[in-house]
Amino acid sequence: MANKSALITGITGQDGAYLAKLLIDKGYNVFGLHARRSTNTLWRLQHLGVESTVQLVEGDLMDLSSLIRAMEKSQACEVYNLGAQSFVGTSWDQPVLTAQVTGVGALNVLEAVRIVNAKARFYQASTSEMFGLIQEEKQSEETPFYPRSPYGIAKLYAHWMTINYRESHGMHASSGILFNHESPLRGIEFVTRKVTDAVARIKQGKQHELRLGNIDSKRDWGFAGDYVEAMWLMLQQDLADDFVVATGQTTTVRDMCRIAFEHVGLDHDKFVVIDPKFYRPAEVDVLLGNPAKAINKLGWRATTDLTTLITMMVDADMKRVSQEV
Ligand code: NAP
Ligand code: G4F
Repeated sequence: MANKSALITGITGQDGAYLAKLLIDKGYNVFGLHARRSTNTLWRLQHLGVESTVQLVEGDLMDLSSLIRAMEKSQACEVYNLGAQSFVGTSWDQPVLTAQVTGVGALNVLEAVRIVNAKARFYQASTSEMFGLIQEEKQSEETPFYPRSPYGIAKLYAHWMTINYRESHGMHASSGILFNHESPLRGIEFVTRKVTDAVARIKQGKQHELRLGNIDSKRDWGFAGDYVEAMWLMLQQDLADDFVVATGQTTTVRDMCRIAFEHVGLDHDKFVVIDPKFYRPAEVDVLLGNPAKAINKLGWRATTDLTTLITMMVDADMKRVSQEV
């Protein structure tokens, strides 16, 4: 039997790279939507050694015709929509772009799937940001949403569109409501990577302080390598559904910093400077997921605790910074 084909939007991002590697290891032909950029965006795929195995297709989430072409070219039976303007902070500066890419972009992918092969299975990268001002202490698939950022609102639109395509077109369309997940391949703008990169620079004498915003907020942080496994499992189910994917533990940004600095023998209190520039117009104070449904129905479980994750990221940044010329 011929190998299955999968199409990933956002293949150059953190999750796209880990998912591409996972699917290649499972024997899939992996196609990735690749938006043309003037800079090298392939470094994560290179890092995981899959850059020459994935087949890149030019396209953009805002261009439906390019998505239809990508569906035709890939003959994908599984489509993972991971592409997005995914940085919450930027979504206040570029709310319209965020709505178009992160919200309507998902609708464009659903339309391309419906038009070219409505039997293909679809995964939407939904997010715990949709819970925003939390309505329950532990957030599950039943918790009402209350998004607090233009990003969260765009994602909520995409989330409901996914449900709508499942209910009105009978498509196998699932959403993973993923809580924060990180790795050495995390973008430098997100707080964990900003911290682990700074720790490495401070330890090696290349930086003297770390400027952060609200360090009292709490997040349920897991390892991206675990979370892409959950995405794949969702598309292997007989019925499409929505699943919370989380560790079930929450930690302040402050404690995450402490773990990172302590790993190289430094005291975070001596280096962290609070800078109002990094405060957000509306904050999500705390996120804590209840992954019981994913555990029971998918057999999925987070394998990496926060200390293991952060020390892995600090070690990777120590190496990266030491190799800089
Ligand atoms: P990421 O590293 O920011 O990657 C985003 C990807 O989207 C990149 O490949 C980017 O391409 C692509 N993209 C941006 N604009 C595009 C456009 N107009 N057309 C096509 N592609 C475009 O994000 P991530 O952390 O891997 O997250 C993957 C997905 O999960 C995102 O949808 C994110 O919102 C969602 N999510 C993430 C988390 C998390 O904690 N990581 C949690 C919940 C949900 P370039 O490289 O060319 O810019
Ligand atoms: O790392 P962050 O930017 O992640 P945030 O906003 O939780 O969003 C991430 O997770 C979502 C899932 O819940 C994804 F949907 C989304 O795409 C993204 O991957 O910020 C985490 C916390 C926030 O409370 C922020 O205010 O850290 C706080 N923080 C404090 N100082 C900072 C900083 N965040 C950043 N990025 N930079 C700072 O200097």
